[in-house]
Amino acid sequence: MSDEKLSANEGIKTRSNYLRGTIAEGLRDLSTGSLSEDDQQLLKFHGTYQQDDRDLRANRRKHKLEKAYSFMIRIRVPGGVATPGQWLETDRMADEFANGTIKLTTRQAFQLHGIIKSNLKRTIKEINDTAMDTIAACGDVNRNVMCNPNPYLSSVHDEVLRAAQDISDHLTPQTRAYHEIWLDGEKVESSKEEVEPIYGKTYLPRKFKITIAVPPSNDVDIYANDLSFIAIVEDRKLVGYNVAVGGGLGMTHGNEATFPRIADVIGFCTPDQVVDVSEKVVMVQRDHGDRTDRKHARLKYTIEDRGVDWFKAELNKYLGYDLEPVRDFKFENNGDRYGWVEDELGNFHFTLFVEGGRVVDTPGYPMREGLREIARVHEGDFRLTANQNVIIANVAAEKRSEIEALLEKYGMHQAHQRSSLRLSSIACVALPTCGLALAEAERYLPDVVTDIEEKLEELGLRHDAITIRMTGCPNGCGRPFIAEIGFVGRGPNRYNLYLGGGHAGQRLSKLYRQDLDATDIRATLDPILERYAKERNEGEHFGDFVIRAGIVNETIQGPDFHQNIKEEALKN
Ligand code: SRM
Ligand code: SF4
Repeated sequence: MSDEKLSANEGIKTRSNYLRGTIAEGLRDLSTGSLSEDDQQLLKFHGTYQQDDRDLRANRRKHKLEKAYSFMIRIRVPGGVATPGQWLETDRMADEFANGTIKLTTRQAFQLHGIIKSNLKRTIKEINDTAMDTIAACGDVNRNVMCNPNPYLSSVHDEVLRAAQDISDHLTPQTRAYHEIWLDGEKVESSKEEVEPIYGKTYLPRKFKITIAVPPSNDVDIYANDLSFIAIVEDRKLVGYNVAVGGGLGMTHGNEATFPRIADVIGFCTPDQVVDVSEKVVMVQRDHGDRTDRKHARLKYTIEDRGVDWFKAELNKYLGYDLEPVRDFKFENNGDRYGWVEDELGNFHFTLFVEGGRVVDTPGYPMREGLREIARVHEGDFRLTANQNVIIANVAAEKRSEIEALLEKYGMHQAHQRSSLRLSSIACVALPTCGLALAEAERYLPDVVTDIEEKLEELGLRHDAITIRMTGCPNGCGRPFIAEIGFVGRGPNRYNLYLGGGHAGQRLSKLYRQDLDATDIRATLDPILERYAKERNEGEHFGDFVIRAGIVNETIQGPDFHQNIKEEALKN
């Protein structure tokens, strides 16, 4: 493959001297709030994105001002576990450096938005002081490793969480650039060649995502990840993991060569092989992923183009042994269990619904303050969920009443009394910070849900958990293409509606209507919900019903996503 054909980012990585670029110099230049284009790409590997406040764009343009630049920082939280101290520090930094909110992401991480350039280094340094980091939270490397967040509901969870942390550590880039730039670490002598033993000089062709799930809960949505491990438990003992590869959701409207894809379950490995399998899957993708076209660079396309059998054979070669045959498993859902649960050790865990993952104080609902108060007295930990919620975890029996009193004081004890639809909702960030958003999501989905709730009440469906997800563009950050109802932005106040995703996140959805605006949404969904209330079979999930009823065709696998769309869907 000739160099000319490689995508621009490959050149940036090659020239970057292991991710240094000119970030350090750029940070010192305070004549602008931004960094150079190349450094913006490299910054992602360090866990931060340059953004601008899109609400202010027009006005700033009118007044011939530079865009209102600021930075989003993504904090890695492997397996989603944070200590009360880390929560308090994140909360403090949200006020001191960011926009006064904490965003809980769909990959069990924290995000802080709105940090100006002059505060960027200090914020990243202070994050590291709390024993958290941001390296590899973004960029063409392995990202935050996810894991079912509530470890004590099954005796194996502890082991599984450790595996997630081991994988995360093993795949963290080795470059000293991060320490040099943000932590004032000693500079590596220029005569010394650095090595990135797993990634090499140009890292991966594209982002890479890993998760671990313990059935029957698929709350981490394994089918949307490049690599997943499904814990297999026999006689209450972890015997190993099924290995799933090639999931991913991002696509581009109007470009059928891009599509969401469900991961294939290809084999089984033992617990002591899990880190090795992760490393070798990463290496196969490093060596065979497409570095010429970033829209075709994820592992899902490597596998789709060459076939699952090719991938398995190649992986076995890299491993030097064969994965064993897949073992039986069953997922039941991909949602969170709200409120209190008691584990087998007698500890208590409270899952708090956080709409859109935004921890913020609003008039009448000071949730951020409440969580801060809880963090001050809590002796267990916090667990971020992949559904953008938080678990106040490991509350000893004798501490429960104290935590309960605080939940009540701040109105959080009733957060899960909302409709099951709302409790099953996810919205990506979208406007005003996301530079790729075509439409609103986090600021709009709550209203859409309120609207639909009226109908659900009338139909007696208030307690039916139907997954509903909205994203501001088809990159899929809120995983809309595996939801039972998915809205995906096409332009301001215009959404494509997808139906028929699996209730456990195991099936892709299908386009049902294009370019719906706020008023069309109810008119489109109401008749379908009416039919669901009347015609569903006992226990039938909404996503299964719309396929059985012939409302949408089933999507079998990625390339089929744009096929067999019913004619009416394309009429708008
Ligand atoms: Fe994402 C890019 C936010 C989970 C697929 N994602 C972005 C950026 C960084 C926009 C950008 O590149 O400029 C968004 C920042 C918005 C902001 O202002 O904060 C963004 N993604 C998010 C988060 C915060 C959404 C949320 O509301 O929780 C999630 C952070 C996860 C984390 O902690 O690491 C987030 N993104 C996802 C997921 C879901 C998942 O991983 O389970 C996906 C779909 C799965 C997948 O990867 O296929 C996802 N994000 C993308 C893509 C499309 C990738 C692709 O292969 O096509 C982009 C765009 C890109 O990479 O070019 C993107
Ligand atoms: Fe931004 Fe699109 Fe991701 Fe939403 S789905 S956060 S709009 S990139």
